Amino acid sequence: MTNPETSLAERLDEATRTAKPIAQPEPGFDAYAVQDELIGLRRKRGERQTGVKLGFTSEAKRVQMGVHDLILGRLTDAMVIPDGGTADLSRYIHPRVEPEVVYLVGRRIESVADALLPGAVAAVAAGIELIDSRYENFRFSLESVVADNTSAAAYCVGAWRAYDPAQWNLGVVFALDGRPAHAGSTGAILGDPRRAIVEAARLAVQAGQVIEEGSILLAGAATAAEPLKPGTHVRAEVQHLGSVSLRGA
Ligand code: 0L1
Ligand code: MG
Repeated sequence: MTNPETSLAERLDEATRTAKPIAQPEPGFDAYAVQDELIGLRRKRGERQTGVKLGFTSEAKRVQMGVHDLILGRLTDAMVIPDGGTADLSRYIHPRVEPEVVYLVGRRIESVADALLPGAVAAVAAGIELIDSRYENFRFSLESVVADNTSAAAYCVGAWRAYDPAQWNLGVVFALDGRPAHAGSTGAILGDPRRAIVEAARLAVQAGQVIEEGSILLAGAATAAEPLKPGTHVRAEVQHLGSVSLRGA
């Protein structure tokens, strides 16, 4: 008989491939085990893991969604949108975009202590994450969104810059079609985005994962997410880091 984790992973994988949402599952499954199976299905199709992402990094979003902890998801090479590229919206259910800080991981991280060592972060960039819940109406519990790989769908990374930990509280402008939709600061990410590598390590250890050297880490959203519509040009600009953009098509 199929276990609940396998069956939910298969349904989420099909929802991702067909862009058809599913109902939220009943509780009673191991959320990170489902995520593992989901990533396993992607690996079988030839996808390679490129990094990890944190979700629910702002207190405001945790309160809004009624959840109590951060979540960790996995990124693959099939999710990459080049800077200035297009997101094919027929592939998504209800896509939203949000501006992110992206770190390049400079050493293998197997423990929280590793994340605190010099060189844990090698470089930093501005990024845009495209999130797309595979659940109807973008509604989920903490467990069900973890199972759904934290709504990870696609991401876009700007030019890498040398990492300067002193530059952590940076202004962010998130513009749609050239008009600022949100202005904020990278300090909105965990109160201090430098905590992201440590929090990612903590969650990775809990989930039995290692964060490989050369991985990328989407540290979290600096402002609220916006729905992505066909033709819309999206640009995230982060002080000192430059900008990154994509277009919905
Ligand atoms: O990247 C994020 O912060 C999103 C995490 C999952 C919650 C959502 O889909 O909004
Ligand atoms: Mg995000």
